[in-house]
Amino acid sequence: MSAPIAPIAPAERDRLLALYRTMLLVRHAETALARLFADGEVPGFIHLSIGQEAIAAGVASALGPADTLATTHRGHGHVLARGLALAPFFKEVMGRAGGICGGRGGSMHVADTSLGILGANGIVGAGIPIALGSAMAQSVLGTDGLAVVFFGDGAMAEGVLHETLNMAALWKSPLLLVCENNGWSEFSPTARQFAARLEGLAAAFGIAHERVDGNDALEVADAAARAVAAIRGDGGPRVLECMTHRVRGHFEGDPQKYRSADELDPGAKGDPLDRARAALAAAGMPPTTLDAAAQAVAAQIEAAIAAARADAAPAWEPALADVYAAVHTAEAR
Ligand SMILES: Cc1ncc(C[n+]2csc(CCOP(=O)(O)OP(=O)(O)O)c2C)c(N)n1
Ligand SMILES: [Mg+2]
Repeated sequence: MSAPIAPIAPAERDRLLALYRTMLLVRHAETALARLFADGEVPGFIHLSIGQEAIAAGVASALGPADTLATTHRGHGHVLARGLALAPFFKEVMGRAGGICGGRGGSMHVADTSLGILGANGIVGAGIPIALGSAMAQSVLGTDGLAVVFFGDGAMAEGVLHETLNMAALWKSPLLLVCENNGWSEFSPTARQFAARLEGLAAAFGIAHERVDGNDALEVADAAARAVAAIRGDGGPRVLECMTHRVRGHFEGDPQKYRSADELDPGAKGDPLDRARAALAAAGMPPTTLDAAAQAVAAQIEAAIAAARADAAPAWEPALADVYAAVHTAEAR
């Protein structure tokens, strides 16, 4: 089964092309990472967001420079869509000294505060209160920025989400909560994890919730733009739930014996890149433009991988640098 291609207005073409380029970047980067991981060039575990790229591209397109972002163990797409450069990204995930965190964090701890990226996070739901803190800081400092947090459907059953919704609503914090509902939490379907629905949870705290087709980049971008405008308008939080499909296993190497053949079908909810490409072609975009976009991205990624391979492993000496913050006491002052 594949999703129907919604026709787009000619004016939407360039916007969708920009989203398509971002999705291509994420898809090619993660396809390369799957290969590198299988070849033993990536330490630790990686979780790929293949099939979920429209959410990263759509939400990132709605953000401004002052906005901050916290993400999950499946966060490559979010940081790349936000603009993290490819070489420091690949160096980080491949554990090299020139990585954005000195190669000491890896896939699940990518951060770049210069872009407002507060970090990926291996603990389910743990980015949610970090983003709330950032949103509160934006309020206190009087910026016009907001914080966005991505979380999976697995986090819907985490108490920290419930507490964060309460505090964000009470204090009118500029927080955009984006749920990537891919139907799975590790090896269990969502329905066996969470007894309610996200809109019910949001409604309990008086927070507006919108559910969209998370594999439709324009739909996500439009909903994210609406939510961001609403947050900048009244300062309060919003919830955006994006329905999608986890194409790969929970982690690379997951044999997925718990999923049926139907479930494994990558076309089950309509691949977001195929859908965007078909919509662009139907709107008159020449295939050569689309192929050239893919080739340009592929070349950038190969260059970043070559740079990572050529880079040194992190030194042991600074291993504890940045682990402890300086303590500011009255005496020290
Ligand atoms: C607090 C906590 N509990 C359990 C785990 C183990 N764990 C890692 S990922 C995951 C499932 C996450 O599912 P979801 O939030 O839907 O994200 P997805 O992997 O589908 O993107 C679990 C249970 C964890 N990392 N942290
Ligand atoms: Mg999930």
